[in-house]
Amino acid sequence: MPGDDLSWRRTDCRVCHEETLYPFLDLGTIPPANGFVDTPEADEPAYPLEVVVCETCNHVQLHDTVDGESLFREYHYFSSASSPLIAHFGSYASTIESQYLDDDDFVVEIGCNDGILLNQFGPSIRKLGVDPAENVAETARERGLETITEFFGPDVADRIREDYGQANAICANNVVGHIDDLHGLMTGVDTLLSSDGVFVVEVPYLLDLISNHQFDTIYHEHISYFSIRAFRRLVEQFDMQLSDVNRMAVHGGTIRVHIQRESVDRSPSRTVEDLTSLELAMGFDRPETYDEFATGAERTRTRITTLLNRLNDDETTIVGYGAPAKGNILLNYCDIGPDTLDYIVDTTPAKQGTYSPGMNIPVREPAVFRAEPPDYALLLAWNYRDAILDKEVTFRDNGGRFIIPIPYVDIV
Ligand code: DWN
Ligand code: ZN
Repeated sequence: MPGDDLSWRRTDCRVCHEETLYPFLDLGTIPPANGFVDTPEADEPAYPLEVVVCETCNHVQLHDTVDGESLFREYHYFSSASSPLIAHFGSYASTIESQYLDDDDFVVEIGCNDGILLNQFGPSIRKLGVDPAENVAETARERGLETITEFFGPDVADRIREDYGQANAICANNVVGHIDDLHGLMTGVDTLLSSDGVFVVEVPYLLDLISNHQFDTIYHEHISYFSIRAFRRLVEQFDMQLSDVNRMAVHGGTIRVHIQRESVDRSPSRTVEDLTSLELAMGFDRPETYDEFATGAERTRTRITTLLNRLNDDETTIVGYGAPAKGNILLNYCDIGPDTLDYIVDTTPAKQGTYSPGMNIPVREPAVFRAEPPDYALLLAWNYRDAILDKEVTFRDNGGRFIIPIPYVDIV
């Protein structure tokens, strides 16, 4: 099967290294969620997609690792294509700058994508981006951001420290969950971070994933699904601690964790303890919790396919709205193809004119949606529900309807 040597199965936990992995959901063997292809005849590699929980530290993670070079060196995701994210990262930059930074301080961002965050820090802050995606890093440079086209790790950290000095802040958003070698990451952070510096990380929150049935955010790029308890277990092995944590609505529920050295005289905020207790109260230390989640994914699949089969007759046109990576998981897991969705519309130029991975549904530009409004639009980018429903008010006023797949199947 193509791609065999590009994925391998782990036997130990990526946080505590114990060999106590409990599999609870198998989404099948499918192509990478950002593996958009130029033609439906393209030869698509496919990899097993199974998620496990560690029975020692309860870290939730993928059973298999797919080679990062094949997933991230050429990348179809540009953060700025989702306008709500520009505002999110704007307030992120001003919050971190006012809370932790002085003029002329140095910020490094791991996985800077097109510079959506770093370019919103003030002019007095020295900035450096790190991102392995050659095409996306080029866009960041065109936007004036100094960017290193590398996978962050101990070696890259050594080099940055040598060439630029230590960082007062290191930011990493929607990337720590993408890294197989979490201990290598923390070793690099330990090298690069100044003694009183802060490591700020945003990741989707396991609690929101579980509570809102977000099984479609499980895909090969997302190796880890973080809880506060697992994060604490990871950073304490590097004499660091979670000094604070904020819950955010972005991406269906995100935690922003503030990590500092234990030597920094600052006791963790109450929120860290509160969420730790909440996770235990929700049974994150019990395998049954994850089995129930898996049953929920199957239930959602039945509901979506039953609804689409009922709607999908000759007269009715249905399309996909947004071609997010998560959408391709939903489409492959539910076996929804071009016989159901005429096309998928997306704002990202790099995705337009391609075919979605696996199901090979054509991806088109927004103008098509306006020119030939369908009867129904399956909202694959459900995490931007409010913004998209507002934006497409004319479509709805003219009788168009959105099908919402997550957290509950609904028509609005
Ligand atoms: O972790 C990751 C997150 C941060 O981003 C990556 N592994 C990959 C990616 O995941 P995703 O593709 O599921 O992310 P989004 O941000 O949910 O993608 C939204 C998609 O929808 C983009 O392709 C842009 C598109 N979009 C659109 O067509 N019209 C978005 C909005 C807001 C719109 O109005
Ligand atoms: Zn573990």
